[in-house]
Amino acid sequence: MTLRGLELKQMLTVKTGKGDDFVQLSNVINSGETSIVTGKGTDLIQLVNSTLGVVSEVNTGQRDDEVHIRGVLFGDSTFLDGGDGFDIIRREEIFDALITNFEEDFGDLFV
Ligand SMILES: [Ca+2]
Repeated sequence: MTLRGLELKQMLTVKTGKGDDFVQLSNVINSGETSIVTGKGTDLIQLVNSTLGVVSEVNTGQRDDEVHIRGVLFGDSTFLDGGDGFDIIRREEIFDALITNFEEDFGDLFV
């Protein structure tokens, strides 16, 4: 699922449940909370060129997942949780973020 070019001022919740999921937010501006929970399955989440305000939560749940973050301005509270499994995050520096349960944390940017 791809959300592209959106401007929101409300809670944005993406919940995908079982299965292998792809979630991409690209050029999204949200002044409300953002929550992405992908549950079981091997998931790929990409947050690109976006501004996410207030609280942002990403939880990739069970299995081996990957999170990519590039060009994202986060708000005050950011929680990135890989959950169970062997999880990989590729990101730039994120201030005031709690980043947990990622077995590999790369500073290099993805293609
Ligand atoms: Ca996981």
